[in-house]
Amino acid sequence: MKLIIGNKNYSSWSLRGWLAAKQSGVAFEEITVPLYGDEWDEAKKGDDLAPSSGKVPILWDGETVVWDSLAIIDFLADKVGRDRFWPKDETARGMARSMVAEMHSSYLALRRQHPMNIRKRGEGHPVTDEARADIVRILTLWAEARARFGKGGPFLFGAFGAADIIYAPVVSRFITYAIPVPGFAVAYMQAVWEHEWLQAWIAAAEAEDWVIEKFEEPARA
Ligand SMILES: N[C@@H](CCC(=O)N[C@@H](CS)C(=O)NCC(=O)O)C(=O)O
Repeated sequence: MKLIIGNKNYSSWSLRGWLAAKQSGVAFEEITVPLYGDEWDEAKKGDDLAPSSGKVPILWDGETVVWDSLAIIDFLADKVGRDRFWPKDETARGMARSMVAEMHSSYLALRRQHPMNIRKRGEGHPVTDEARADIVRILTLWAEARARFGKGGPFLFGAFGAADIIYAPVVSRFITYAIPVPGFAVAYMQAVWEHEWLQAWIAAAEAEDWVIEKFEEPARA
């Protein structure tokens, strides 16, 4: 398999696709194309990015191509077995699928006003009412998943899975923008942040020297 991703520091959807590829256990080649520079404009015109109309992540499995992080999770779960990604229990799985879909379709204020920036550290970034509502909703869902289904491990549904993959960039935002969260969330976020795949991604993000100004000073809506 071949996975094309954007900058590790900024590309939250790429992080999801990359974690999904890791979770599948299938070997894959990883190609990073830095977003929004000259190289990006050139890459967007090429065949590799054509199916997604110039968006990352995009996964090639031989002649089969899958783009969009959620489709990549679904495709890989079909390929290697659902249990690697989703809880076995149907009630837990119903909630996990809903949480993943909600992350994929929602929280625009948090996503726009607090773009993923793994190298960033510190308080002082304003949190609007809209972003605050997103944060409260996410923390409520995390609390419920952990309380009802998280007994088997430190992740949302116990073992690391699709829900943790899709919320990993939110964990990053809460840490790097120093968003205050309750104790249960601190413990959950620590488990995600310390996961060996996250640590590898963070180290690679820190080693990148590309800077995208619009993500360094996001619109203060
Ligand atoms: N819904 C897509 C979103 C993909 C996306 O917007 N990726 C961004 C990078 S994080 C991108 O490719 N931006 C480049 C562009 O829009 O030109 C997914 O889940 O993968």
